[in-house]
Order: sequence, then structure tokens, then C-alpha cells
Amino acid sequence: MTEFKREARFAPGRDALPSMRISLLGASKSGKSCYILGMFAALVRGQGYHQYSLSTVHHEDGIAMLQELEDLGAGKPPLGTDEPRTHEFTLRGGLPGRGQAAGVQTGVIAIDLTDFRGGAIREQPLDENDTKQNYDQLRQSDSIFVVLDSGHFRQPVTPARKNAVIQETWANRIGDLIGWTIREREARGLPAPSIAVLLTKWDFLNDQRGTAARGLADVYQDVRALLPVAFGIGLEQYVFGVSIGEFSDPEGNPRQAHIGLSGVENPLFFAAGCFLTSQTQSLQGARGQLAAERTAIDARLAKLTRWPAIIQQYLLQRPIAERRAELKDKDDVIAAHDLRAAQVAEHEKVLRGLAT
Ligand SMILES: Nc1nc2c(ncn2[C@@H]2O[C@H](COP(=O)(O)OP(=O)(O)O)[C@@H](O)[C@H]2O)c(=O)[nH]1
Ligand SMILES: [Mg+2]
Repeated sequence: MTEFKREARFAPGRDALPSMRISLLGASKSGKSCYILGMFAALVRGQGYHQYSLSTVHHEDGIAMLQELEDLGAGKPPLGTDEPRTHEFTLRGGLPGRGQAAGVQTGVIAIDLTDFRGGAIREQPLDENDTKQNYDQLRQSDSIFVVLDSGHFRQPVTPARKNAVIQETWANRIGDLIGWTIREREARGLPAPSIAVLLTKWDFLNDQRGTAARGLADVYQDVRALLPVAFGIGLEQYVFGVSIGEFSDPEGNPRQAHIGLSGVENPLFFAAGCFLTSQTQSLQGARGQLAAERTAIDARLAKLTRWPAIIQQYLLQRPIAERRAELKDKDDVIAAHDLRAAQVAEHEKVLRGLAT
């Protein structure tokens, strides 16, 4: 039997794409696993003019996720396995472009998204266990999704309630891990992760039939007071209300409901936009390097072509031809680089616009 090759049917393959890591941090039952299912389902068909879409590296994983979401709609909640789970996605999108490139869909970012195990958030990063591995992944995170159950914000977080909410949302643990990640990355010369705060089960607050109608602006102030570290100077952060359907009442009792995805793609677009900003910066650095290399070749060529024509013709023909070929190669590399940089910049702009 011929083995079916899973990836890279469309160039460029996933390995050639810039890869970003996202870690989800949130108390157990805050809605992390459900959110991932909803986000995938919302993006599987493509979104917006640029048709941003998400696919799983292994197609069967995607099918399983869609099935889990359908099961949820049929009244079967997802398994609370409390296992760390990394989902491997590819974000694709098209750019208008001109000529041959017009409307072509390409991979934009390879995304690894880790559903952090609840225990790992609360345990010490000891050697030789999966908690340590989780810490390694956290350190590599370009973005952190902080998952907070909107149920905690149906009333304002008053001083009297604050400690209870900190307890229930694990805010101290999450704040500590965010601070740790920022410091670890700084020590390695890496940019701070972007922070997307996800207010899951937003239907609790949004609900017109109304358990409580509070606007995002009010809740934003509560979140800021709860997790100041996520709002530090120089950090990119944004607060999103997301919902996948009224699958539980505010007391946490499951209930049957239709799937109703709301706002679930925005945090991903935000994280992708922030990530592409740092990509743009490193592409600029690489561009400077390429330009310097071109200048060096050009100087060598100029030196050769200063000789009298007769010498060039008889003695220097070969080195001159070689330098010219090198120059052409470098120009091709630079042109490809510039096209890539322009595409990254365009995706960055569009994704940021879609997110907010
Ligand atoms: N009302 C409502 N309930 C939700 C929503 N998302 C998840 N839930 C409920 O929250 C429970 C816990 O979600 P889950 O994703 O398993 O939490 P995790 O432990 O953080 O992974 C689910 O079983 C659902 O009953 C939502 O958008 N709205
Ligand atoms: Mg879970």
C-alpha cells in the first residue's frame, strides 16, 4: 500500500512556514477545551475576504474535533482528561496580489497550541516530568491565552469578592506564570508574548434574557485589577468575549444547547497579527544582511572591471562572470525576500484589523 503523504501537498510546506506557539492558561472547567473546538470549527471553512482558515496537520484530528463539538451540541460534554494537549494547526490565507499570484492561498503560520494541563499550572517545574516539559513550552510561547470564565464577572469584582475570584480563576498562578515567561524570554532575547484574555462563556453576560448584562468595558476593568501583570507596559494585550453555545448555566450545570460560536476566531487573529509583527522585524534584520552581502559582491566586481578592457577580456573573464552570476543570485534572493516581507506585512495588517 502506498503511504499517503499528509502534508506539503501545497507549497510551501508547513516546515517552511514561520511557526508560533500559543499556550492556554486557565482554571479547570474555565472552558479551554471547548474554546479550542469552537475556534477550529469557526475557522475550518475560511473567514473574511482573505479566507483565513485553520487546518490540522493530521486531517483525522480535525474530524475528531468537529465530532467532539457536535457531541457537545448533542448534550455530551468533552472529556475532562486533564492531559496536556498540543494541537498542530496551519493558518492559511490568500492575498489579492497581481498576475500569477492573484488569489493564491498559502500557508501563513504553523501554529502549535497547547492546552496546558491544570495540574501543571499549580505544580513546581521539577525535573523529569511533564510539568517541566510544559514549562519549556511556556517559555517558547509567542502568545498566551488567559482563559477566564465570564461567570465570575456577572457582578463587579468588588474588594469583598476579589479574593474569592482570585482563588476561583487561579489568577495568582496565572499571573506568576506570565511574569516568569516574560523574564525567561527576555533573558534569551525573545520578545514578550502577546496576551489574549479570553472571557469564555460570554453568553452569561451577553444574554438578553439576562443572567447579567455587563459590557466588555466594565469587565475589562475587573480583569485589569485581577491580572495587572497582563497589562504591563510594553505588552500587547487584548480582552475578548468568546462563546460557543449556552452549554451550561452560570452555576456550571450542563444543559442542552445549539452550537453558537461567537468571537472565537478573534484571539487567534490577534495572536497571529502580533506574531507577524515580530516576524516583520526579523525580516528587516535579514534584509539588511542581504543588502550588505550584495554590496560586497558589487565591490569585488567593481574592482575587476576597473582593469583595462583587454585584461578583463583575456585574464578576468571568468571571475567577472562569476561575480555577475553571484550578483544575479543575490538579487533573486532579495526579490523573493521582499515579496515575502510584503506578504507578511499585508497579513499582519489584515489579521490585526480582523481581530479588533
Ligand atoms: N454557557 C456556556 N458554557 C460553556 C461554554 N464553553 C464551555 N462551557 C461549559 O463549560 C464546561 C467546561 O468546559 P471545558 O472546555 O471542558 O473546560 P476546561 O476544563 O477549561 O477545558 C463545559 O462542559 C460546558 O458545559 C460557553 O461558551 N457557554
Ligand atoms: Mg480541558
